[in-house]
Amino acid sequence: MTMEQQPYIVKGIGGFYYVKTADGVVECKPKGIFRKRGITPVAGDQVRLQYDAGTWVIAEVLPRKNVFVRPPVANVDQFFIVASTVQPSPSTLVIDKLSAIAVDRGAQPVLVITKGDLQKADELERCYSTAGFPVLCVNASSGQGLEEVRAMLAGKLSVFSGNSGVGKSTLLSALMPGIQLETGEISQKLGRGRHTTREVVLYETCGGLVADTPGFASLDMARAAAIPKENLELAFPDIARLFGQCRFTGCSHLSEKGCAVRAAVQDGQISCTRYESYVTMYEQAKEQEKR
Ligand SMILES: Nc1nc2c(ncn2[C@@H]2O[C@H](COP(=O)(O)OP(=O)(O)O)[C@@H](O)[C@H]2O)c(=O)[nH]1
Ligand SMILES: [Mg+2]
Ligand SMILES: [Zn+2]
Repeated sequence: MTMEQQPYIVKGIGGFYYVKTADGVVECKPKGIFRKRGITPVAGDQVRLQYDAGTWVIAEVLPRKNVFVRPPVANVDQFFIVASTVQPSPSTLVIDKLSAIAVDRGAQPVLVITKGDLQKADELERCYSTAGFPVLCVNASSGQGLEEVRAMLAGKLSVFSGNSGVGKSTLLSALMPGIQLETGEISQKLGRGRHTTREVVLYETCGGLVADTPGFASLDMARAAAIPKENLELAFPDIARLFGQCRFTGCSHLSEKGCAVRAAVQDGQISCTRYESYVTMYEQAKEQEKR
């Protein structure tokens, strides 16, 4: 992240952008050329500004590392996936979809397990450590695990995702005390239409940037960011590790003979739920490609 040197978009509201520069935050309009080229600047974009007839304008959006549409945010380094042990109980499919999207876009997924005070997190922790992801356990009431999350924020742009009720807002408030976060609760009650009007805001904290993405359910993101079935195996680190070891090149790992991935599931090196998610996502990608 070269955020300190290069101006970047903190948030966009109603056609205006707020850009953090070395001299503070300035309000900008984007150049008309962006619309013509189909470029929509979003939070996280690094930009070049120009002073033009008394106002600042975004003259250029620098090349992006990645960009997400829902929520609209660019240059994401780290993707925290929040899941609770209970209330709601974890959906491995949601975790696997979100982590695969992160990997596919070149962002590091990190699993954060909440509500370990209500039920043991061991099984989830083991499943995802084995899969090759950093896993952190936090407890909102005792503050356990918060320091580890804070330590991971430095120098990076991070987003937090996960199903409603898992404890995202609680975690973000604990990480950024004193910052009045937007709450998604209201927009969720008002229905889907409102979601799109909610803006991503970047906050500087613990030496990094954290995106507050109110009102965006994790499934919006999973739906908006489909991965082609051929790329899927690379988005599962535990499957990618076995790349080239199947009998047939281009093995889909669904039913081919001599499949190293299915052998690894058989002998417990790859967890069954991880493999089930792979199969589900593969079938869904196939359906989508047909349409
Ligand atoms: N027992 C327990 N409750 C938690 C924990 N983290 C969050 N909660 C509670 O879970 C509920 C949902 O939390 P919230 O932050 O609103 O979830 P969000 O929908 O993901 O933003 C709230 O009642 C929180 O107080 C935790 O670590 N332990
Ligand atoms: Mg919330
Ligand atoms: Zn295979």
